[in-house]
Amino acid sequence: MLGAAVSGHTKRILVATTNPGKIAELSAMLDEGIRWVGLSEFPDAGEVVEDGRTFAENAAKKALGYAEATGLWTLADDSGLTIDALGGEPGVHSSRYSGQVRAGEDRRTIDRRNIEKVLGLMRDVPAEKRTARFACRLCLARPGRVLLEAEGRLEGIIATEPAGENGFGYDPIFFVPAKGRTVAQLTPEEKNAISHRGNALRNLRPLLNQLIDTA
Ligand code: ITT
Repeated sequence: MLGAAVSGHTKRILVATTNPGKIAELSAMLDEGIRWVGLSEFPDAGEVVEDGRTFAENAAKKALGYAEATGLWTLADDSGLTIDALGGEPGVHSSRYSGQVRAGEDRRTIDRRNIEKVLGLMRDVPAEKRTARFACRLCLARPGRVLLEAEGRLEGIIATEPAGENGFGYDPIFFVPAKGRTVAQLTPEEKNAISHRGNALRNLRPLLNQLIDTA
């Protein structure tokens, strides 16, 4: 359980992501005792441009940008898929790997296009060279200052075709050998227990407890 009170008030922390898949996963793993609020409560917060070269740069940029815009402590997630056979791509371009979002396009359609692009590029890559990992960088900031950072990873193999309906993004083509299934074939609980995002949150949690206890 995370610490509950700061100076007699429940701490409010903004979870700054527009990705519904991330919101679902983070909110399932975030403990009570902190009042977590979403960007939907701040329609005028604007959008932080993600032009960093690393997950770390982008997570800090998002956390600092939205903290500045709202005045709140802000938790941001920058994450993505790194594929060895593609020289580390899509990496920080994971979200829009197949090009700019078209008018009226929903997240699932974008995810499907991204998956098609990866499978096309990987068509001739043999099984032993299909290694990849998901990475997640979390950053907690207050206006003008980064407070905490943490990282998590999940190693896997790019499948030759999509399987499973759960999760989001590249989950249907990310095969986890230890589970014998793709991430999209895992239950939400099974995914959170091993995922890059789950691991990053588990790394952040003790630091956050400590920070709140001493605030
Ligand atoms: P925010 O910036 O608003 O948080 P975003 O989706 O643009 O949303 P990122 O820039 O961090 O976020 O891009 C992350 C992309 O990486 C995401 O859109 C997926 O394509 C992929 N990704 C990240 N975590 C994933 C996961 O758990 N499963 C599958 N794909 C994931």
